[in-house]
Amino acid sequence: ENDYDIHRIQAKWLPRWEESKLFEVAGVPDSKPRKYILDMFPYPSGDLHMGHAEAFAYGDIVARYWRQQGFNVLHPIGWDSFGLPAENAAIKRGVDPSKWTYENIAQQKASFIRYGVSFDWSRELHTSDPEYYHWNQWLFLTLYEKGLAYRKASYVNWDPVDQTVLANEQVLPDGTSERSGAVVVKKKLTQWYFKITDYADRLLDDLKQLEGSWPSKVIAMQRNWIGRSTGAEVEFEVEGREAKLPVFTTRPDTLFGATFMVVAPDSDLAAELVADTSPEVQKAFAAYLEQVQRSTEIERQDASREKTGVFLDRWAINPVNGERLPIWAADYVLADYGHGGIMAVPAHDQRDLDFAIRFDLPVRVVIDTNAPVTGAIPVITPEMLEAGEIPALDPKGTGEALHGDGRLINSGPLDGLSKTNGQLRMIELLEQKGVGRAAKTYRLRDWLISRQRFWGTPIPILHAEDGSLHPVPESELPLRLPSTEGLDLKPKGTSPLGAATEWMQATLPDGRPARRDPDTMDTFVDSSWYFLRFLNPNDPTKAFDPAEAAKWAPIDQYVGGVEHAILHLLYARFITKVLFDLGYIDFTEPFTAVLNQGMVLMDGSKMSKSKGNLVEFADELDAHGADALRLTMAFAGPPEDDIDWGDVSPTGASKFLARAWRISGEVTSKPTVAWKGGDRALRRATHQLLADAPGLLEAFKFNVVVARLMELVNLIRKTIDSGPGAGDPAVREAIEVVAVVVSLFAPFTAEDMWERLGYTDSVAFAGFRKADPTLLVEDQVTAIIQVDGKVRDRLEVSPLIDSGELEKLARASENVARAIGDKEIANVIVRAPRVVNIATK
Ligand code: ANZ
Repeated sequence: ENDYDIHRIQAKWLPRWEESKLFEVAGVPDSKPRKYILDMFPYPSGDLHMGHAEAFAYGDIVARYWRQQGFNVLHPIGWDSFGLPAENAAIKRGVDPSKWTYENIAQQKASFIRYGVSFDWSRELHTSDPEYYHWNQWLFLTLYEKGLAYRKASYVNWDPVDQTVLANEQVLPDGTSERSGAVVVKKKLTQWYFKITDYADRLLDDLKQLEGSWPSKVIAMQRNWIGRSTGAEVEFEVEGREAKLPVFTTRPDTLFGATFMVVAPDSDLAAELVADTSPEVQKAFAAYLEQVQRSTEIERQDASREKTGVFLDRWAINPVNGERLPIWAADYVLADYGHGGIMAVPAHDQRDLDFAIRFDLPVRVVIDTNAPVTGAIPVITPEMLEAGEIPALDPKGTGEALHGDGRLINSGPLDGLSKTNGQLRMIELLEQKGVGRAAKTYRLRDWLISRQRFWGTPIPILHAEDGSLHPVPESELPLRLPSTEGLDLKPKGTSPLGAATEWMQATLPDGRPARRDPDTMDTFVDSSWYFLRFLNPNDPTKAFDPAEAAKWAPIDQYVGGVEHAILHLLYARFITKVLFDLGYIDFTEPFTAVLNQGMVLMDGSKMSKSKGNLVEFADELDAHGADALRLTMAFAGPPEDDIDWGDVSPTGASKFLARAWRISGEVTSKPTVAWKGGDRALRRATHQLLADAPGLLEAFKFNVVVARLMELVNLIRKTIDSGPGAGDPAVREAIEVVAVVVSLFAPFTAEDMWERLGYTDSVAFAGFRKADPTLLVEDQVTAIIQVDGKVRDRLEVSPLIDSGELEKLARASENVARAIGDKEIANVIVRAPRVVNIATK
C-alpha cells in the first residue's frame, strides 16, 4: 500500500472504470464541443503487438487531451475481422474462421482494457458480424444502383498461393503479393469493380484541403497513385478498318514526328488488328503474346530491358500529314493505360527510340532543341554544324532522345513554336479537324472488389439463368455466409461459396430460379466506411445516422500506420465522396488530420519471430505495467519516428511515475486551497508547463511534454526536501498539474495520484487549468548597457521596467559614465528591458 506498485494500482482502477463506463460519450451533455479521435482498427490475428501498443498510446493521448480541454470525445474501437490471414490461419488449424477470429478479438480486447485505452466500449463493432456486413451489402447495392459497381472481364492480378485476385494496390513494386509473397500473375476473369476512376479528379484536387494536417509523404503517395497526366487524345485512321485507333499522348506537339504506332500485345485492340492478317503474322503474334504473359508488370516497365515486339502488318494514317505508319505490338505499351496504344515519336521519347533502333524504324526530329525558346531563332548553317559549334540533332546516332525545349521543325504550320505553344496549337488543330481533343489520363484503375475466398461479405447479387443480374432485395439482407460445415475452404481458384450447393440456390422476386454470386468483397470495402458505423453501431435499420454524422464527423484525428497511406485512405476518401454525393453526409473528406506513427524496431531492424527479436506486448505489459509502456512510447521521440526498443527504458519510465506518485502522498495542504501563495519559482515552473503543454500536445510533441513533467517533478522534490516543504500550497498546485498532464500518458498512476490528493472524481475529466500570465514573467532580467557598441555594464532589472526608467539607471552607472567621459551623447536607443545603446559624437 505504501509504495508504488503499478500492478496493484491497475487492479484497483480497472473494475472501477469499467463499472462507471467512464468514456461512453452518450452521457455527456450535448452542449460540449466534440472531437472524434480514431485509431485504425486492428486485424484480429493473434494478440496485440508492440506496434499496436505504440499507435494506440498516441491515439489515447490525443483523446485524453481533448477530454481535459472540455470536449466530448468519441474514441471508439472495433475489429477489421474479415480477411485472408484469419481464413488461412483457420484452414491451417482446421477450425472455423469465425471461431479463430472471435477468440483473437477476445484476447485483443482484454489487452486493450489492460492497457487502459479510453475507448467507448458500447460502440464496439466487428466487420465479420452480419449486423455489420449487412451494411457493406447495402453500400454495394447503393453503388450498383448509381452505376458505380459493375462487372467486367479483364486481366487481373492473380495470387497463385492465396488463389485469389488482388487489387493493384496489393501488388508490391517487385511484382509479388503483399500478403503471400508469391509472384503475381495475370489472369483473365470477370470481376466486380467499384468505379473509383469517376472520382479521380476530386480525389486528387481535394488533397489540397489536407495539406498541413496530413503527412506530406502520404499526400504525395496519393497524388502519384492517382497519377493524372494531361495531354491530348488523337484518332488515327487504320487502313482496312472502320473504327479509328485512338491514342493518348502528353506530347501532341510531336505529332509530325510520329513514325510508327505501337499497341499493347495483351489488349483487345491488338487481337482485333491481327485477326485480319496472314497466318504467319498471326502465328508470330501468338508466340509473342505468350512470351509477354509470362513476364511480370515490373519486367515490362523496366526501361533498361531490350525492346521486343512484332509487326502486325497493319497501317495507320497520321491525321495531320497523311503519312502511313506501321503498327507494331510491343510490351512496353500497357493494355490498361490510356487507350492501350501509342503514337511513337522516337526522336523525343526514349522508349520509342530504343524500339526504333532495335527494329530499324525511321526517326524524325520535330523539335530543334538547339534553338532557344526566347528571342530570335538562330539560323544554323551547315558550316556551323561542320565546325562542331552546334551539336547535331541525331538521336538515332547518339541513342539519346531529345527531351529539351526548343522550336518546332518539320511540323508544317507549327514550325517555330515552342513545345508548350506547339501543344496548345496542335490541340486546336486536332479539334478543328475533328480528329482529337485535349484529354487527361490517370494511373488510377477501378477498384476490383471481388475475392474468391470465404471469409468476407457475400456479394448481394443474383444471377438469373439468362445471365441477367439482380440485386438481392433489401428485405433479404443481411445475406449471411453459410455454415462452413462440409465446405472446403482451401484455395483452389474458385470461390468456396460456390460449393455451398444449397446456399447458392436462390429465387428471384418473380419466382425464377437464380444462383448467388459466389465471390466475397475485398475487406477494404469494410474499412472504407466503418468510422460512420461507430456513430450508431447497434442500429438495425440503417448503415449510419446522417444526423449523428453531421454531429461527429469527419474524424478530427486519425492515427495509424503509413502502410495504409494509399489503399485504405484512398478507398475511404472515395466512399465518403460517394456518400456526400448521395446526400447522406455533409463533408467530402473523412479524415481531417492524420498521424502516422513510426515502427517499433529491435536493434535497428523490424521485429519478427523468424529473426528471434520479437518483443511480445503481453510480456512487456506483465513486466512494466501499462503506464510505463505508454509513457515510454510517448517519451521515445517524435511519434512519426521509429522507436528502437533496445534503446528505451520502461524501467526509467516506472521510476519517474513512482516519484510523482510518492509526492502525491506527501502533500499535506487541503484540496480546497485557493491558488494564491506559495513558492514562486515552483509556481512559475508549474504555470509555464500549463502555458506550453497545449501547443506541444497539439503538435504531437509528446516527448517534450514528458521531459517537462520530469523537470517539474524534480523541482517539486527539491521544494519539499530543501525548500518550503510539503505543506507549501505551490507543492499541491504543482503535483495536481502533474497528475492531470500525466493522465494523458499514464492513466492508472494519475488516477491513483488524484485520489491520494483527496479527489473522488476521475482525473480524466479534471481539466487543464489556465496558466496565470502574471506568474510567467521572470522576476529579474539582465539589461545590457553598451556605449559605442561596447558592453560597459549589466544591470538586474524588473522585466516590466519602462524605457525611461531603464535609461535613467543606465546613465547612473559608474562604468557607463566613465566610458562616456566628456564626450557628447549623440543618440540613445532603449529596448526595455534588455538593451540600452548609447552612441557618442
Ligand atoms: C507521344 C510522345 C512523344 C509521348 C514524346 C511522350 C513523349 P505519362 O506521362 O506517364 O502519362 N503512353 C500512352 N499510353 C501508353 C500506354 N498504354 N503504355 C505505355 N505508354 C503509353 O505518359 C504518357 C505518354 O506515355 C504518352 O505520350 C505516350 O507517349 C505514352 F516525345 O505520346 B507519348
